[in-house]
Amino acid sequence: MANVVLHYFNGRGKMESIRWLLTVAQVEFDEVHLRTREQYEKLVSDGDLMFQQVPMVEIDGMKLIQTKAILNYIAEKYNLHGKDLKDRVMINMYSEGLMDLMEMIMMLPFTQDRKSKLDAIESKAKERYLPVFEKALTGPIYLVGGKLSCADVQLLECTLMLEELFPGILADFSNIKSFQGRMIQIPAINRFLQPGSKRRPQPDENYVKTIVEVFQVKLPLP
Ligand code: GSN
Repeated sequence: MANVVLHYFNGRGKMESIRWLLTVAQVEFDEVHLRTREQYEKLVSDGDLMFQQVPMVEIDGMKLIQTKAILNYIAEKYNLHGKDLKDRVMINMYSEGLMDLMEMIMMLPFTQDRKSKLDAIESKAKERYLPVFEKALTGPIYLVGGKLSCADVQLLECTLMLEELFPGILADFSNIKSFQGRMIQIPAINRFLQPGSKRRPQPDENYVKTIVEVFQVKLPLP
């Protein structure tokens, strides 16, 4: 096993941004996929999940939980969190916005009225979120401080997710499109985007079924 071990489902969910960031930081990681209720209960009874939730990441002798805390730890450790406090708060603002948008997409397979939810996500993306990033990338090649940060990595992840659902959504966002073009030239990212990498596919029925079984929840979620 690598020194970094991810505990999550064999799917994107909240872990996918962590996979992306570790990839860009060029950190090798292994994964233990949660497939059964028993596995989850064992993690809980062993005291490995502070709030009985995943994602959980073993790193540097710790068992970290809470997605944002994990992302911030990796970003700080691998110099992907700006050069000072002011960079950092901007990075966090962009990052939180992107997480809000990705969360809406993440919830799609678990809720009702997919079509109306998709429409709402598309208009929010076009009217609220993408214009912010389009403007920020007028001139600069990275979002903050002229330097690659975790916000850039999340912007790439999020815009690729959007394009999967709404092909052509970036037609009016040429700066973001150019940004994507530059980002995918980064060798680690390029490898991550190839088939067979640790990037997970879009959620399918199996992924949804596993989550329902492990957490014993009823669909649709409210
Ligand atoms: O961002 C975070 O890591 C936490 N604020 C939330 C983590 C979370 O909600 N985890 C879910 C599974 S992943 N999907 O959303 C979870 O472990 N749910 C089980 C439960 O009993 O809450």
